[in-house]
Amino acid sequence: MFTLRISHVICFVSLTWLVMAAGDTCDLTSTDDPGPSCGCGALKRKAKEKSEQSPLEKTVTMLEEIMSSDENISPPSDKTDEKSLRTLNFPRSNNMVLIQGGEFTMGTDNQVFVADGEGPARKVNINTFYLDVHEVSNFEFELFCNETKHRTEAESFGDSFVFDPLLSEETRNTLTQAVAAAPWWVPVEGADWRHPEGPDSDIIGRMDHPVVHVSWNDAVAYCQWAGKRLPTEAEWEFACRSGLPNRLYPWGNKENPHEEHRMNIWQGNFPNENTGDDGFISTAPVTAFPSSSFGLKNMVGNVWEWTADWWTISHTGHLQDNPVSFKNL
Ligand SMILES: *[C@@H]1O[C@H](CO)[C@@H](O)[C@H](O)[C@H]1NC(C)=O
Ligand SMILES: [Ca+2]
Ligand SMILES: [Ca+2]
Repeated sequence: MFTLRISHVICFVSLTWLVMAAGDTCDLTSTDDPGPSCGCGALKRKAKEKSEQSPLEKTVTMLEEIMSSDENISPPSDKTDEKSLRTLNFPRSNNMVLIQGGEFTMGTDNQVFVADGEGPARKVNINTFYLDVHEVSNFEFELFCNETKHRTEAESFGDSFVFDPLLSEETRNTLTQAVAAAPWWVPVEGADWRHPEGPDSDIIGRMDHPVVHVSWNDAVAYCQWAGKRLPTEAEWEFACRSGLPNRLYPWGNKENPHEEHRMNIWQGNFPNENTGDDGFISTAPVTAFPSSSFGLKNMVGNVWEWTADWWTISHTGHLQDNPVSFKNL
């Protein structure tokens, strides 16, 4: 079970609410989803040839396996060959750590944004799994695209959402729309992972930054290439919490312990003033900031990250094993 960390398509800067989500990012199975002893194995689709399965079908199969699996861990494979390792001018970013399973409290009873459906707090059991230490970098995503000729959905659609203050004047002048509820996200023609702020931008000098403008389908395709999978939301939150119950951040409750920044988020009045006090106006290298006690970097802050399963706001309060939400997939 190798899981990896890849960013959300519209994501540039992790906004403040994500930080609060450190303790409460959530997704859970519905109450009619009784867990591993439910005979899910019997429901499992008749095994098709791998090549016949769509990324979505593969993910559903994978999620069914998570729910019904005994712990079954082997060391991660290594897709990065010696030659490409030598060309890296930053530490390899797809190393993995073993996340020792256990029981934790997922979600919270003190919800900041009730509509996000992070409550109620509930007990969840997680099997042992591997998780990428870092968010997936532009370098690694380029390896994948070079090898597979993968074309991202943003490249196919021809546009993607960019955070307005990062745009050049020229690009901003071409805008005709914005998101009503979040006018700082604007659709920009020609924005994709190689052009994060639109056609007049590039990723030169940012190969060690997280890849952005990656859709869930792109993320799943990357995972399949890398011999890994996306973590479930429960796994992600378990890893993020670092074994600390009921804390706001992976390291505790203080945003900046010892007056030091531990994550790349927004400082200043959102969305008009970004002081960059943490050292970064936009993304930071995937290797930035101290590791959590689980050995993970930038679990909070920097970019939003994809999980395998579906977002839902209805959660059972009962103890669950390896919960997965996929009935809507
Ligand atoms: C991808 O291919 C291009 C063109 O051959 C090359 O310049 C680049 O270094 C490759 N990227 C990686 C990460 O190997
Ligand atoms: Ca910042
Ligand atoms: Ca992150």
